[in-house]
Amino acid sequence: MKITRLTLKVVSVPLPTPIPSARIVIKSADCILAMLETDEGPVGEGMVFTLNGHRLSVLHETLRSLEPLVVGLEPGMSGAFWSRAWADIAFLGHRGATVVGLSAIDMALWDLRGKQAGLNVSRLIGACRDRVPIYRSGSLRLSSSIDQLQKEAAGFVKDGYRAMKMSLGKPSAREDVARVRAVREALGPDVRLMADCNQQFTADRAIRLGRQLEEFDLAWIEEPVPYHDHAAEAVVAAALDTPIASGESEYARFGMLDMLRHRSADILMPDLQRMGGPTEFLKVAHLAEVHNTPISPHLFTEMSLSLAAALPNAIYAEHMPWFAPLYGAPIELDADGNAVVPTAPGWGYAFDPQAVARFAVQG
Ligand code: SMN
Ligand code: MG
Repeated sequence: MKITRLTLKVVSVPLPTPIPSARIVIKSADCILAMLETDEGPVGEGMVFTLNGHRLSVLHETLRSLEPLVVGLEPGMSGAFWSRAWADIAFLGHRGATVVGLSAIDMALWDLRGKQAGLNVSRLIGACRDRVPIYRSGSLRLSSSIDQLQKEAAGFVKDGYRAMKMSLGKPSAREDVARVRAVREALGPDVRLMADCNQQFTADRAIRLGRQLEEFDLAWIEEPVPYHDHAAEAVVAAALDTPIASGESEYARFGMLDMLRHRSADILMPDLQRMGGPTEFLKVAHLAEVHNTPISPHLFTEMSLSLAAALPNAIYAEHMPWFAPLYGAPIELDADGNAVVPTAPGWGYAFDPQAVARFAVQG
């Protein structure tokens, strides 16, 4: 089997309501779907995105520029693509659009290799389980009132979730504490609750707030300070009993190694499009395991489930349902609120052509 072509489809998925976040108001998730076609029929799929369509054309151009490095390759030689692409992007650097572009093609190559072998990616790697704990994210935002927070949280429990993430970062710590208390009250003691600061605090402020939140038994406090300040993250992590989770904004093995060396997070959160695709993601997960550190894959639920199923140190997959409308099937939860790992070959989740047509960006 040989790869004959890289087809790119650009889609814009509007969020049901705009979400004011720490830095921008998020209105849409704009994705480039990368499809690797082969001379024997199977197609490998990958997906990367940006918010509100910003710099989508840069991603598109980056992917196009990497096409010659993958066309003509056997899917089983995916490592050759990765090495060539890593060398090819070195001049502009191993962060940002260059790595995101590489990631999309690497995702599609893993899908293709699974399809060629007739195995889900989890089995291709060697699965250690067929269910993965999952948490609901994308709601419980700063824009919600306390009443809304409690209703949303209760609704997710009704939907079958046993873990969920809320945002922190109101002007006063008092408000943040009141909001966490309200959500904890709505959930009771047994549902896991995470809280994401999206890099908004100084270390001092994060520690003060974190100490007030210890009584609510948060599963983790996420990105308390600007992501690149690993020393400050380490200060926060050392000061609090509640675990600190971070890493979604970092790139590749050097970024994650830096975090592990600094002990800046109790839980690493590698992001598939910032790692350099599944190839580098797996290396980073193993690196974390060597450092006795759990990981929680950031976003990309439809692909992360197959990876997390094969990684003993993956504690939770994230489900932010922005991308769900693009796929032919929804994420499936079991009675305990764990996600069922797909068994179909490749990622086990495929784009729905009708949805792709519906969200397509023209031109
Ligand atoms: C997040 C990251 C990227 C886009 C939207 C939201 C958030 C999370 O930090 O961890 O889910
Ligand atoms: Mg986050």
